[in-house]
Amino acid sequence: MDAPRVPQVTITPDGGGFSREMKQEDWEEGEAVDGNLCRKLSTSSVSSTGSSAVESEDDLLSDNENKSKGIITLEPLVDAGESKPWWKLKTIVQWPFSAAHKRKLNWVQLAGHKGNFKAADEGSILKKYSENEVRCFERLKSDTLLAFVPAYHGVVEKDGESFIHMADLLATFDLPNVMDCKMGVRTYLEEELVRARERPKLRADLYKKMVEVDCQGPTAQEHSQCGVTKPRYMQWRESLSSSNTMGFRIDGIKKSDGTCRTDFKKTRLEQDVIEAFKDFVGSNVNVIKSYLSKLTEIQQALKRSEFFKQHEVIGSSLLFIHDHTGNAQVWLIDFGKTTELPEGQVLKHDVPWREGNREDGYLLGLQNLIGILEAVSSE
Ligand code: I3P
Repeated sequence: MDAPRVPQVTITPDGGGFSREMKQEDWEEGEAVDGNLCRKLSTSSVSSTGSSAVESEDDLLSDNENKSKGIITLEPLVDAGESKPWWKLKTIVQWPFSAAHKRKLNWVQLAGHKGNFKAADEGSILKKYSENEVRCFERLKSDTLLAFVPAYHGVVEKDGESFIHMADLLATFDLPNVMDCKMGVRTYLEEELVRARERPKLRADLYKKMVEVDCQGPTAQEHSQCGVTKPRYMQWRESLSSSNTMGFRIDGIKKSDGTCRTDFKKTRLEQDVIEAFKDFVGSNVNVIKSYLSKLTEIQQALKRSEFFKQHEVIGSSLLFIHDHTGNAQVWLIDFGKTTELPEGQVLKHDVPWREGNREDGYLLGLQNLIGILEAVSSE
């Protein structure tokens, strides 16, 4: 029996790493979903970013086509003998679905790697396993941040492939509006920088993405090599957007009217960020107030959090979701690159980053986000 299509959306955590190479024949092409953009799944390898010992850049094979930014349909994992799924998974994953729980999900991925997610039973999703992210979820179980992260239901495994089972954050919303803000002044790990310095690896895909946004972006040498290193690309992204200056950047916005924007690479000026927020919240004063109070709660929880003190939080996002009923929530998501510090070392999260201090500027970003919402509310 065909699974009912449940009209929900959710946002991918960004960069929840996984290293299994997805083969071209693993996937079949997608289709238009309710008139919205439905992207073809990646046919090349996906990168792993999820370990404190991040994989070699040689393993980082992702390119533009590996990033999913738009509305897609999320398939359930299927059991052997199932009727042909819309995207056929060659690797059959053993997952205790009951027929009633099989569903397709209209879904929004504003950032991160394609194919990272599968639909699961009602109210939950599966994310590709990342050792680092699981470690974070386990530690967060006893932390003050627990109320602000997606509920974690453990790891599901089959045939050597593992998934993180977690709450679908959109399950309680009706026609949600969703925004992903990537936090921090820095979006790459210090160890990525060290590795790129020791063993520079030029990436043509990142060069291509850079040129697509700004053909003046690459240096003359990078142009002649048609490649840039990953940290160079990440630093360029940070300086072009508001990451470096404001400690966060908007990565994507999906609104309840179906519009979906991920073209924020050059959104750097405060007024441009304010305009994007105004467009996201509309004129709903209650939503703005709810978001402000959530951010303040998160700020307080972060300041009390042992987890936060002891981790370099890189590539993590704040996910804003609201709907027409006035329900508005903010969650911390994406811990694939959130890395524990050596015993005894702690971070302040609100001081500038200098190589070696591992600071991420997360609290600077949060304070600026609060300032932006206050500006929106007073306009
Ligand atoms: C990507 C973005 C991701 C990053 C990815 C970049 O750039 O910065 O955060 O993944 O690296 O390509 P863009 O937003 O411009 O598409 P990680 O955070 O996991 O490193 P990748 O290509 O190596 O996956």
